[in-house]
Amino acid sequence: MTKNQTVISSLDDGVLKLTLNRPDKLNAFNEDMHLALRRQIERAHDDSSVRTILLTGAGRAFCAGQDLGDRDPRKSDEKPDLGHTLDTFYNPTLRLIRDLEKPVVCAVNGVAAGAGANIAFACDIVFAARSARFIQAFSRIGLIPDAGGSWSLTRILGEPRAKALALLAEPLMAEQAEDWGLIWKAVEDDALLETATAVADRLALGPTIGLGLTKRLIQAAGTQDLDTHLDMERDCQRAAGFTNDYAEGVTAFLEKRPAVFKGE
Ligand code: LHQ
Repeated sequence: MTKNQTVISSLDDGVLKLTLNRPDKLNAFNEDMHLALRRQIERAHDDSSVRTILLTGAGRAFCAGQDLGDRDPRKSDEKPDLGHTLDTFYNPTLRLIRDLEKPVVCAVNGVAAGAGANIAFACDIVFAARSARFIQAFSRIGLIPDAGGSWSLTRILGEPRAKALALLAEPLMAEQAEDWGLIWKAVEDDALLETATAVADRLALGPTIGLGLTKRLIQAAGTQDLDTHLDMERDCQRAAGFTNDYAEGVTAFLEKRPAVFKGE
């Protein structure tokens, strides 16, 4: 286990567990936490021994979005360029999570506000503690939903719910988020980590290349027509068919034994 201040990381049996670790600030993002998280996702991309990411938060919150103390308007008359902040910090992380061809499981252990909520929604399988709440806090401070929020909320929920969440900034409880299809499951608070870890462990023993191609296809489906998509499915299935894990999967089936996938 590495304790590098703002993100705690540990790698066990193919699961890279990342814990956002600024609990006094409800794990709000400062520059250091941004860079630490990004480094870890890049590591997951480069290191074949990482086969799944599990993302969670330390303490009572998952993440309260941007650290609002970092740019105190009382201390400077200069208006900040938040577009630059997005280009430099949030958008690269969002793209890394979406582009990583390995599953990213998220365990939302408490409140997820602003970019904290939207980073959770960018993950592949999201569990949330029943007591957790999601808040599009941006409109409370005069901002727009970023970290992909205006995109993902609209796609998943449709305009009426996306607009109400974003304009009103009211908390959405985990169970409602599950009912609306924003997350996979709300689970009892004391079962959250165990449940999410079991799923991450299972995915880490899966056919990693095939799982990554599946993620790529499902993400592409929302933005392309059927003809284009069928061609993409063909190409991805061709690539999956060339993996050792496919050969192992079929062999294991024929031999009536569990498959042992190596992510190759
Ligand atoms: C915090 C924060 C926080 C610092 C709690 N910062 N300290 C992108 C581009 C660039 C810039 C702008 O932003 C973005 C993206 C964004 O994410 S914008 C949205 C930023 N986030 C928010 O507006 C949420 C602010 N936080 C809250 O509304 C509440 O803290 C929530 C609803 C998350 C939790 O409420 P409570 O459970 O009542 O906790 P609390 O408010 O008492 O917070 C506990 C402590 O954490 C407190 O510090 P203290 O020293 O008084 O104990 C807060 O100041 C601190 N904290 N969020 N984002």
